[in-house]
Amino acid sequence: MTKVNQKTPIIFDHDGGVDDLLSLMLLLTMDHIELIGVTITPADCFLSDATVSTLKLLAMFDHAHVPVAQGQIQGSNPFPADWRAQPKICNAFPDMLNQPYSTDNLSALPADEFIAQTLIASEPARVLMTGPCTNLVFALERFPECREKIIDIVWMGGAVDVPGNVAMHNHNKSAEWNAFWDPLASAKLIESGLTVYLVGLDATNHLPVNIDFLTELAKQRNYPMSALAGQFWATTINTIPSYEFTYFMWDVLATSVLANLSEAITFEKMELAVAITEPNAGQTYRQVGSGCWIDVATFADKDAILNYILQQFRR
Ligand code: AGV
Ligand code: CA
Repeated sequence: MTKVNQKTPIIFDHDGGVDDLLSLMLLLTMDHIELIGVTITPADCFLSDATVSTLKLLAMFDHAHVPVAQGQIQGSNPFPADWRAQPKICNAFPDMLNQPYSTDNLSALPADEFIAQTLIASEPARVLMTGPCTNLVFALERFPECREKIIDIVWMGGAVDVPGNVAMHNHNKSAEWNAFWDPLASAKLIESGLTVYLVGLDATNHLPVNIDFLTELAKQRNYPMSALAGQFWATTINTIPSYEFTYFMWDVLATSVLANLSEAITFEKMELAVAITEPNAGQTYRQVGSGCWIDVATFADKDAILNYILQQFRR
């Protein structure tokens, strides 16, 4: 029997960064989706911090029933430790310290197996990823039968026609970090044949975190979500200058794709490939004729997105 007016099931895999946590908050404001699981990739975070942040945010915003699973698989190119430690600040805010949480819904399964089992037991679902795509790629490899349940995938990753943000000794700065962390998984995802909406730096460059936006958010701080989000974003203002000075709303933009803001984000079909070796590992580049067709976000209407976020956080 076809069910009508059903909410779209979503699996959210993130990697615990400040904007990953903001993305989780934004997701929890969306009435047309049903979050059926949250999984963590131990990439731009430390796993224990990201787990606590996730469980506390779910508890704080009435979603304590959502199961959470931890990924244990490491990519071949670790994030700088100072970036991984940055989101510790979020767990140290008084509102987060005061927030009780339970580990009852922390799955004993590793994230890849959890993703596969959750998909298999679910109606067709969308997958949102705001970190490297390792957990999902392992799920597809180990449990291929979960594949048919995936409607599509929205991934914050890649940089096609713009420079990347990896500044490492063995890199020519052509790749985005999530794609670089596990280049092989990135290549497998692009080659998977699944529908992938790639929200990479081409689009996220339009959305730096800026003080004007934070000022608007501050005006609505009587809403608990706005107050907490404003504090989280404040921690990104002094982005670690050894690499770059600007923190972007990378993951938050990818999450906004689920909001169906039809005109606010432009996608273009491109034939892509992913490099897996130095000096450009993780680069997502055009390969006309033999690449894989991917929907790449090329533009984001900053005002429309920011207004949507302000509206959603007024609760
Ligand atoms: O490349 C963007 C990805 C997003 O998923 N992450 C941060 C976002 O969560 C890596 C990253 C790039 N530059 C960074 C990053 C920075 N300056 N600080 C922390 N993480
Ligand atoms: Ca992230």
